Amino acid sequence: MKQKRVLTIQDYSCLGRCSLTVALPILSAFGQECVGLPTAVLSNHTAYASWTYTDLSKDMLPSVEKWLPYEHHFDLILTGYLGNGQSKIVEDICQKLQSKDTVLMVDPAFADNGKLYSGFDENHTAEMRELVKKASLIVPNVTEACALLGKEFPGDELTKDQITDILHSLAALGPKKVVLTGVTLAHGKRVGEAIYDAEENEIDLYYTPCYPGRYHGAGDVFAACLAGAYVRGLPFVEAVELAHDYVHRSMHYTLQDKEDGILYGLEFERAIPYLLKRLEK
Ligand code: PXL
Repeated sequence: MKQKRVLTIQDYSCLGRCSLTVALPILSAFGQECVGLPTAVLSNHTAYASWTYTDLSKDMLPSVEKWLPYEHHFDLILTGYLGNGQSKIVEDICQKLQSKDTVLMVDPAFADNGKLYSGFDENHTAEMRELVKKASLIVPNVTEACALLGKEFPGDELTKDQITDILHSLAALGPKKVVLTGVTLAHGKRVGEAIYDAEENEIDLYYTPCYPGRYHGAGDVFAACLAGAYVRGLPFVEAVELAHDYVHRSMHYTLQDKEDGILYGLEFERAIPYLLKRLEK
């Protein structure tokens, strides 16, 4: 199999396992070349009490322009947490780098638990909506999905009708494939994804029992694993199932050590052997 090349555009948060520090090793585990374009360098992610933030907005496009004289085909571009104003820069980068077969996968990582992340407001949501329109695959959680659609957040537990409405409305913005993450069922006892492929007009649900605790960066681990699996050629729904199971296994290891992973994130490293075994099948 020819090696695939993935570009991921996210921040580099030194401490706390999220964004580039999880995307690069996970994509490497899939055997893919992974180019990481940092959007900012933070001492740690923003769930800590305080952090330093060095914005790299001015360096993003000039960096990409240096690649243009060289072979620069990307099979997939994965975007994650972006600062204010950076979605537009990402759109410009995609215009320079995307070829017909480049998948643009957007993880609109800007909100959770019914709230926008620290430092974001309605303008950021509007910018992210514009980027989502250009994507072929998106992976919002329920909070982000509702914000993108201008709907009130009803909580993470949704009815079948609510799921269908959200998936169809998101696909109507542009992306043909939508994965709604962090959907809870059975009064919070189960958690999983609602998966929609507009080309097949099919909705699938995939979920497992819910672990206690909160895990920062779980969405980033999920997105990186899904990107790796999808670009490797796994069928879309199977790729989502693998990403879910990988996050689930990482939570299992994290819980052996600590009550939750809100600051240090998921022990995804310990689940890499599991991931590789699944890929042998
Ligand atoms: O996991 C999403 C994320 C990524 N990067 C930074 C964050 C967050 C979520 O809060 O703060 C810097």
